Amino acid sequence: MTDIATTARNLLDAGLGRLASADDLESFEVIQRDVLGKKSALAALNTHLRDLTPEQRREAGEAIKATRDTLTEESARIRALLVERHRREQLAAERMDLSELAAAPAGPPLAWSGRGAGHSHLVTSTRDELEDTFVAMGFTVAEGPEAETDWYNFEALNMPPDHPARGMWDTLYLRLGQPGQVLLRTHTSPVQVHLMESGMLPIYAVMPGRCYRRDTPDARHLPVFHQIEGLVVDRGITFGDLAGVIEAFTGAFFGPGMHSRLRPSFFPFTEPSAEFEVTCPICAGGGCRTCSNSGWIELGGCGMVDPNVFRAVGIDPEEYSGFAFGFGIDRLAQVRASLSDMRALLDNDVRFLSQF
Ligand code: FA5
Repeated sequence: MTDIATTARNLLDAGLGRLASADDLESFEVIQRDVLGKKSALAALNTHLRDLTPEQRREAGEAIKATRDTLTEESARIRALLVERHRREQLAAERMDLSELAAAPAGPPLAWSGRGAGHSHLVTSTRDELEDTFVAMGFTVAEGPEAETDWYNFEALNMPPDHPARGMWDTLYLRLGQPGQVLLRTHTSPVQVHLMESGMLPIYAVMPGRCYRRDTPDARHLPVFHQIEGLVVDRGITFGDLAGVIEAFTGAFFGPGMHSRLRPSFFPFTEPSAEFEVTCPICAGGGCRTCSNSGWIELGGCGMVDPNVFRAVGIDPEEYSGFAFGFGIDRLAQVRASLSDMRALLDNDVRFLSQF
């Protein structure tokens, strides 16, 4: 073995020992430079290679390379350990023990007493409960944009320009794009169009969200309110499925003994269309002021998806059928909480809100 090869082996042992002795990043950088840097003893060995025979040069060259490779690997491992140790020490130094603050003897008590804690707004918790009920029934939850184009809010829903049914929704238009083309959605039905356009069939989804109408606020109307839409598209879906889902939802959401009924109605995007009513949750069907003594409360609209809507989104109405429904979340919260005036939901009066 050449002297150079022997020296390289010795430098390996010495280098490993020195690297292992580094106890912080700063000392490590110095040691690493000494062991592997341009001015290190290992680098100096290369200058002696030219004095050797080819055979000796190969042997010595291999020994130098093996030493360098092992030291480089070891220095990377030690560096990573030191970086991690440094990070942990820094975290420990910056950690703030809040329990010490709570135990502080002087000054006002800083420990959280639980008093004044907020909770979800009545409309938010109603929406959460609705989502939970539909998810338990096998539906997924989808969302869509609140600013829509005329196409999604009206045209794809079987309401071409100047269709009289557009008058059912007093619309707020935005000064964006072509005049009259961009608007705040008047219902959650445009989300149906987005879902169907995606082409991912079958669909079993509910779509909650905020809606906007040029409605004057009164006891039963807000200009900004919430709806939840339901959409099922699959092969062989019938009106019986629609009635069954509404009835199952009514029992699951309002509780046992609560039922639903459908009455003929009109929506341009469903045919046939219906309004659905549920047993009045205030009087359990016995008759009260809220339900005008009928025992029933109207919740929303529904129907079988119109074939024209399927055509607008590229679904073959000969192969697929489906149903949709939609109702107001604020209106539902109003009925369940027996609120005479829906505007109370927007007053931000903590005395009112904390009751729910
Ligand atoms: C619709 O908006 C249809 N898109 C519902 C639908 C979906 C029908 C799918 C068929 C198939 P309508 O305009 O009736 O329908 O509104 C539905 C519900 O939204 C109403 O029953 C009411 O609960 C609620 N709602 C409507 N306007 C307001 C408002 N200004 N303030 C609060 N709630 C409202």
